[in-house]
Amino acid sequence: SDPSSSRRGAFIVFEGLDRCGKSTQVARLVDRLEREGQKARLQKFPDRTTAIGKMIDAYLQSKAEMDDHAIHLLFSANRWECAAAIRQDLNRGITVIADRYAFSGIAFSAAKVSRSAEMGLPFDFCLQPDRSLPLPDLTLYMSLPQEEATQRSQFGEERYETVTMQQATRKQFRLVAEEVKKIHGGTKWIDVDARGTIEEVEERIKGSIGVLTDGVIGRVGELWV
Ligand code: NYM
Ligand code: MG
Repeated sequence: SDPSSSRRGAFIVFEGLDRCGKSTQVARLVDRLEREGQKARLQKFPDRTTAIGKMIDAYLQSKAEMDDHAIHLLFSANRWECAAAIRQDLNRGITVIADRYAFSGIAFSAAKVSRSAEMGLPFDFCLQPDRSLPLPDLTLYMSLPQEEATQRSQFGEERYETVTMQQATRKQFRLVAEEVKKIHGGTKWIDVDARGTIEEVEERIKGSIGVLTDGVIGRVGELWV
């Protein structure tokens, strides 16, 4: 029998701050896999096309105001409404490449400094709504110094795209990485140097992903479980 039939698709997540080059790399990766004849699809978070996604989009463009807790839960709900389809595709042998996921959800919300308190939303509050979502087989955190991100075009267009907010989010991403390694083990999260040309970064990513896109043995796990 075909040995590949016992393998499911890999769930690979790209994370990082704004303007780190994630979307460019995700698009190139999906293109490459398709050219190689593999089954792969892109999943963007937030997915701004759904009803919930449209509320998130209005918030990010400062066309709507929202309580910090409420918007946090909407970002999570936006993942939950896509979760069954992700799981189904993985089980059908499709590699799912996500441009952001729950880790952005935690890092950006926990980084907020509300007017009433010195802290953002409590880290544990930020973590809970995404509990038992599909667990990524690998998360690639694209690491870029803030000066380089700030220089890139379109930085500053949306809510959260200030140097202060990005620096606070950078710290939270370190805590998220530690949490992933603690709960799910050290192989699930890799920091990728996002400096250099598109081709240089692409090579590093290719090296980090290795044979994962050939398929994964075993069930899709659950996040934070
Ligand atoms: N963001 C993204 C969150 O605050 N929480 C989340 O759960 C997710 C998925 O939205 N600054 C933030 C990160 C970005 C912003 O993302 C929009 P993008 O990748 O620029 O569309
Ligand atoms: Mg953005």
